[in-house]
Amino acid sequence: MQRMLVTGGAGFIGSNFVLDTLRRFPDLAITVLDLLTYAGSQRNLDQVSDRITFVHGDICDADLVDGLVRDTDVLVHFAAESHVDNSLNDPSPFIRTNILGTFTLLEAVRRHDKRLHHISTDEVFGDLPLDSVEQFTEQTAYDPSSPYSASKASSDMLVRAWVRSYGVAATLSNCANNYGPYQHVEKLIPRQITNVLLGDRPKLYGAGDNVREWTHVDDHNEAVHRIIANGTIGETYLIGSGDERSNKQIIEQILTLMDHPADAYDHVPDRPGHDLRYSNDTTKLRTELGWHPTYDFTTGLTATITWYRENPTWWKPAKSQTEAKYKLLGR
Ligand code: NAD
Ligand code: TDX
Repeated sequence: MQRMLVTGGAGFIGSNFVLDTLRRFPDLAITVLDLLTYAGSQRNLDQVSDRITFVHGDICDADLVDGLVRDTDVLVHFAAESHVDNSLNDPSPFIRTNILGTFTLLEAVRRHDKRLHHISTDEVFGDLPLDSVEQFTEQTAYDPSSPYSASKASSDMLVRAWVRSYGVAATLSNCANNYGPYQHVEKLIPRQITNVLLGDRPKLYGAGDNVREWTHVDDHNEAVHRIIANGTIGETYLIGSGDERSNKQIIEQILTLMDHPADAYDHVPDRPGHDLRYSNDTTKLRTELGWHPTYDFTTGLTATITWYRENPTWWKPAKSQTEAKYKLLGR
């Protein structure tokens, strides 16, 4: 493998992946294809701007995609519309980018016989009861709840079908909630950290009992590297740290770590269709590929708070617009 094409490489997980990949493989020729939507920023790649080729473009642009896929060895597909609340407000870009975009990439990969790794989410499985020890596995039936998760489920289905019908050399991974540097301020953890930094109160949806399995972005990307190197073609791998916390616990912990009273937050109306709990059984990834998470959540969260504290010029431009969107939704 000498050349890698990374879609969505200017977003949260994709940019962390590009930075990490160049640390591991300094001679790899990386091309990033990114539309630079509200969620993407070329500044995320500033430290490596002279070491990558950046293409500002759309994964739905078949001609552009064809040439880029032809000229690569492996395609790692992160690009997506990624925020559930946005998908509830306006599903159309989710259908376009997540479904048509993945279809466009698959057709190019099929034509040029290239290796693909498709990045997806545990949300495709729907949710689990709150008070249970049940977990999602690679065999769990898809049952998405939101337009976002339905569009990601559709994209996964397309990848699986292209493997089966056309012999496309693809692997898939479905990861739990990520956190870390460069995450957009619309998402739970950065929204609350930046609220506190600005003297505003964190916002908890509903009662806040919903549970997420928090995985550091570097642990996610380590798993992606292992799957690209040694994963079995056609297979799906679940990724997750095993660290489950309720949203209420997360907000209280952020407040405490930032030296504020743990109850200094507001309850806001719940998200419609709000998934209760996600939890991934990662036995396959651990036993087949030797992966294990390396981050302790409290240590990772503390480092993430420090990162947002030290990088206000990165997040401030997006903050007021994001909060204006939330205000319209009453959240
Ligand atoms: P993000 O919203 O931060 O970044 C998405 C990137 O894709 C942005 O840079 C954006 O400009 C780009 N993009 C959007 N539409 C595009 C298009 N049509 N053509 C080219 N580029 C386009 O998302 P993220 O949180 O980094 O998520 C990356 C991937 O990981 C997604 O596929 C998401 O479903 C998946 N995922 C995310 C999480 C999480 O917790 N954030 C967890 C599991 C899986
Ligand atoms: O202000 C908030 N208050 C709040 O209580 C926000 C923004 C969220 N929440 C709740 C909703 C969720 O239960 O926190 C939880 C996490 O919310 P998000 O950060 O929006 O993440 P989630 O909806 O769980 O989806 C994320 O994980 C799976 C990513 O955004 C997806 O891209 C990924 O696939």
